Amino acid sequence: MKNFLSIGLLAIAFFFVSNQNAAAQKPPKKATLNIEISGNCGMCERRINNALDVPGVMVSSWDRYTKKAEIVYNPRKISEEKIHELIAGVGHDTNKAKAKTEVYSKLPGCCLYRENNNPHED
Ligand SMILES: [Cu+2]
Repeated sequence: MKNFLSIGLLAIAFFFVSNQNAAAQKPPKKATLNIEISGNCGMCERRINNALDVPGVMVSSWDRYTKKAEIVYNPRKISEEKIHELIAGVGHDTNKAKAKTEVYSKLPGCCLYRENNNPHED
């Protein structure tokens, strides 16, 4: 009987500890990401905003002069990596993800932001 009681207490203690850990590991519902995105013009801005028009991204604003973007998102729905991938996926380099040459080279001329536009260089 004594043994049974201590096992019960142990189980309760374990439940509380693991519950606390789960709460600590849960990411917040809202976070802000400040990143750099290469681009030139209003078309770039629209392209970037369209790419980020996905569930989990609440606000995206990119400044074509400073190249800085502020993105408000829900880390429970979308990861920081995924946000970088989405932007690179439409041809825009970020400080963490590089757009593929074949995607980049299809951008309109006014949007080409890389200094050396050599297709042989990756
Ligand atoms: Cu552009």
